[in-house]
Amino acid sequence: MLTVHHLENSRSQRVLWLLEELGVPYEVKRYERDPKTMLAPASLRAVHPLGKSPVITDGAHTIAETGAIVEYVLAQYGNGRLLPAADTDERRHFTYWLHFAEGSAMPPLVMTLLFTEMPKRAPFFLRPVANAIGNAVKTSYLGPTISAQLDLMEQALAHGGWFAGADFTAADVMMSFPVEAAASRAGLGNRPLLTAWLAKIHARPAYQAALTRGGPYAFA
Ligand SMILES: N[C@@H](CCC(=O)N[C@@H](CS)C(=O)NCC(=O)O)C(=O)O
Repeated sequence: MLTVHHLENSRSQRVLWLLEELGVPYEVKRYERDPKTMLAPASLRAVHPLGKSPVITDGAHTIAETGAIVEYVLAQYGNGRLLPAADTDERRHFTYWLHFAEGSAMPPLVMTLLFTEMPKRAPFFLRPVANAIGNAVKTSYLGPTISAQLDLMEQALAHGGWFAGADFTAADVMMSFPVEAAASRAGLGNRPLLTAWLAKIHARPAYQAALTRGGPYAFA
C-alpha cells in the first residue's frame, strides 16, 4: 500500500488530493510541525534525508519532491488520466505549470514568509533594521515578482479555465498550493479567473475527501 508521509498544513495536501482524484488506495502517516519553528519533526528524516514533506513510500520506492511524486503516481496509477496526450499544446502547458509550481511560484512566496517572520524572531534591538530590510526586499522584488506571476496564471486560465487548457489535470493539483498560499498571504487581487479556479478546485469532491484524510489545512 502506498504511504504518504504527510506534514500538517503543507504542500503534501496535494498528494492526498491527487490520490483521491485517481481513486488510488493509500495510507497517511501524519507528522506535526514544531509549534515554535514550524519545521517538520526529525522523524521525517528517517524516511528521506532532507526531512521534508511530501514523501511517499510505495513498495521498494521512496520518492520525495511533489512534482516527482505527481509524475510517479501518474505513471504508475494514472492510466492516462489527469495528463494531456503527448505532443499536444495541452501537454506542453501541463509540463510548464507542473514545474512552475515549485520551481518559480513557491520560492518568492516562501521568501515573503521568511522576510515577514524573520524580524519577529530577531533580537529586540535589531527588529527595526530586520523589518526595514524585509520590507525593502518585499516591496522591490518579491511583491512585483508574485504579482507578475499571478498575472501570468490569470492569462493561462483564459484558455479553458484550467492550467493545461479545457480539462482539469494534475497541473491544477500542483498549482493549488502556490495559489492557496498567495491567496492566504496577500490575496489574489482583481483576478477573477484565478479566484474562480480556486473556488472550483475547493469544490471538487476529491479535494474535500483529501482534507478529511489529511486533517486540518489552513489554506483551503
Ligand atoms: N519543493 C519541495 C519542498 C518541500 C518542502 O519544503 N516541504 C515543506 C512543507 S510545506 C516542509 O517539509 N517544511 C518543513 C521543514 O522544512 O522542516 C516539494 O515540493 O516537495
